[in-house]
Amino acid sequence: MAGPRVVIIGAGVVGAALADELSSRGWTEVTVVDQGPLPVTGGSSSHAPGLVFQTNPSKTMTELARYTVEKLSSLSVDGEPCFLQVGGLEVATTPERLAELHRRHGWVTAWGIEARLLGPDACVELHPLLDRRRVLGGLLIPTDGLAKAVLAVDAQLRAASGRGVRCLARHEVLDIRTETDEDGTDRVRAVVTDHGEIPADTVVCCAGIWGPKVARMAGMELPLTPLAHQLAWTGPVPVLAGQKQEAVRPILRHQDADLYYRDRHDRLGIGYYGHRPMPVSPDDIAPVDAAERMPSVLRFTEDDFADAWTETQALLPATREAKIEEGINGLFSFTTDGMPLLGESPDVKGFWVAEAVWVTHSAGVGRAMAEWLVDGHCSSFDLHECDVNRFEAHQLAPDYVLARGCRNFEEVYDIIHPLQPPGDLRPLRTSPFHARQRELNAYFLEASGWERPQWYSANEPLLARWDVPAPGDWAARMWSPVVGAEALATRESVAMYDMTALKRLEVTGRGAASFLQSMTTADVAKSVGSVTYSLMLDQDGGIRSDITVARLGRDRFQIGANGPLDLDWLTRHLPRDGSVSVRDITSGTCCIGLWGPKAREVLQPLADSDFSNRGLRYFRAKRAHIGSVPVTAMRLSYVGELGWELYTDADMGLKLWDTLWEAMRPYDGIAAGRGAFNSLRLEKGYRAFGTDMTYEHDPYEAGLAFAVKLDQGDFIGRAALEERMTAVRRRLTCLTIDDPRGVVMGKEPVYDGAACVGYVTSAAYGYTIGKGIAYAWLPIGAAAPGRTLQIGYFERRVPAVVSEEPLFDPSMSRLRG
Ligand code: THG
Repeated sequence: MAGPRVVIIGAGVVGAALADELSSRGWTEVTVVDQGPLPVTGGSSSHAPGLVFQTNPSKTMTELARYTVEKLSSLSVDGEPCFLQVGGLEVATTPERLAELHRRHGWVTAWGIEARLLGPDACVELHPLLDRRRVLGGLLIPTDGLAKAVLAVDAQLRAASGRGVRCLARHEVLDIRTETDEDGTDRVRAVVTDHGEIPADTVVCCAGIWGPKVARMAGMELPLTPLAHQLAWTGPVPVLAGQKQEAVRPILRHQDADLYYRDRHDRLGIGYYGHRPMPVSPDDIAPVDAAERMPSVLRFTEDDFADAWTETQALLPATREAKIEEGINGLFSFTTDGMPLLGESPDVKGFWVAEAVWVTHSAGVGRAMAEWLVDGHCSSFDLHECDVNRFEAHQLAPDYVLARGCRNFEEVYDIIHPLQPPGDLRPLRTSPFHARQRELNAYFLEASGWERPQWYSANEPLLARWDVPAPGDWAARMWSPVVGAEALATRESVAMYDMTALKRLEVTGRGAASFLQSMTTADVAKSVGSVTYSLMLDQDGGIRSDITVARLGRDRFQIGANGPLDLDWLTRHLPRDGSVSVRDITSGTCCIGLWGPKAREVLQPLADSDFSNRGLRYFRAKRAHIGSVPVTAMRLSYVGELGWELYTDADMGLKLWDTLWEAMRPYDGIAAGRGAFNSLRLEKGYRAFGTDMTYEHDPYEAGLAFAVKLDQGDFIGRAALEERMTAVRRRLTCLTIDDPRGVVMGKEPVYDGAACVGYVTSAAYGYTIGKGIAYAWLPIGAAAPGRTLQIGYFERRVPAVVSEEPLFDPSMSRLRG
């Protein structure tokens, strides 16, 4: 079978990799078109400096990079290799950066790549141009190196051509032709070029910096900003005279000055991120033949490079004997969150994008997209952070896309704390409680654009009642002891939490119940008033999301979801007959979680309905009035205490807050923030999708088997589960940490002796249990309760004990009472 007719737009590193990967899976009815000549098309791949550093806070990005390294290492063109594995060295010239290199060593080790921390002498030995006096230490990844991007394009296109793929140079795409099916679905039909139409069942836009322009032809807005980035080349450096090989020294990063370096015989390439952001609109990029050198290469602006050259001469003194001989301002793609844009248009079936991908991840993305297209899902990589449909509506606004793209350029090499909110364009989304939260001196962080209190300084007086242990310096950023006091006050009395940022979807229609049965792992079509915790799975049994499904009417359900991808997933699977609709109701509604042992005493007197255990059991929902506010009350709690999520329309939110606030006073009730929330949920062992488990994990490994009802009828992923059930080799495992200063943040490696055996997902201090908590993915053999393992945290190895979970209230007496 030759597969459907595929047109790939763009023959850069991504398009070429995809053509190769598709054709090697038997899809050979593939045409690659590019407006430029081949293999030097004039896009970003044609000028890319080719440095492949695999280290990344994202596990997926590291894995995409690792595959790119493996693949390019196996490719050559006429005997010339596509990858020079010279290693990658990052050096620190400040104590902060040295600490950061330990953290980066932790990530890359956690993701399974060999890495070594080096002292200054070892750095200089590897890269003798370094000034020993300026270097405090380094991080070496021996498998990093230089990709020859144009050769990689050539090699992969040749391989694809050999299997029958057509590669058409100098074909400019003018339009994407779509048609509407009888059932109302828009589909791609053809790609219109200046040489005529090419029929297509599937189109994949790999057009890089031109992506927004091409995607718009299919009615899709791509949140991508092309930015110019300076790359300069020295003339001959005298001490390097006679270097025959293209590269012998490792590729080098000097992040303290926004710089990187690579060899080219007796010269050096210097890349710089320290200059002002220089965005260019995709519509203003020069056409292939009008460009001075090539469309993605703009004239070098020397003034912007002045500091880079000064810094270079300081770090690499031998360059003082050389001059900058040439330079470019090269365009490449930035996104609002630094991640690529992969997936299918929500509106036009068959129109796909693989955009904002750097050379580093290109072959990995080629493979990921090929699996996704051929198998219907990608099983080698967890792509939830890369999905083009991950954005909230405001994140597609042009000014947001531009501002955040520029910001990401500026922050490329910055040391970013995991909790650090974006610094600009705030506030964007505010809940109806925002004014009150400010009055209470909330410390706000951002969640999906929502301003969300992390803690309230107004709660400082609580510190007189409890001794809250301080974490280490890094974890103490964007933290306050008030976090601990709020957690303890919730367990002791009552607190309200702003849950507005929790994504809410409404599913309605006569087919709603059977649709949701087919989409989720549990029986969600129980009586009206039921609430069910359930999972949505991929075809291969991987977890797409964990959700709550509340049946509010015979044909009306409210879903507590994890983000826009849940809406996208449900929408894609809607029956074609119009019997079900799905709608995001988050923005028009709001939610307060009222939780704690005193919650019932606070709520009952305000309510026109029975909130006793008989009146509303655990995991049941009903309509009621709280004072004059109509609410939907759901009895469940992510913090593990008695109480309800109280939903109302946005216009009544403030009234709900004020009503509860007044009623809480006699009980010393408080407003509490996300810091406390996160600690409480980990004490209770509740997982968070995207952090604790993702597409790559199944319910059995993740400790969520209880949410799967195999006898409930068929649902997506069910068939795959039968096999995965008996093949569990790793487990999401609870670890406790005795030393409060050893409480980690997530993404750290877990060692069993000298060997790294897994990685931390979520972590927090458990104020009730008086221990640090870290959840980690570990092989079953390492996960025996009572064993002591070590977590790599900066330069420390923190002892952590495998523990039975949940750590708090395993008998559920708090919740069910
Ligand atoms: N509230 C609502 N919806 C949500 C969340 C929420 N959807 C997304 C996310 N959070 C889902 N995560 C959880 C995790 C655990 C529980 C609820 C939502 C939970 N679990 C109980 C347990 O594991 O013991 C009960 C499980 C059961 O009885 O089936 O409460 O915060 N609305």
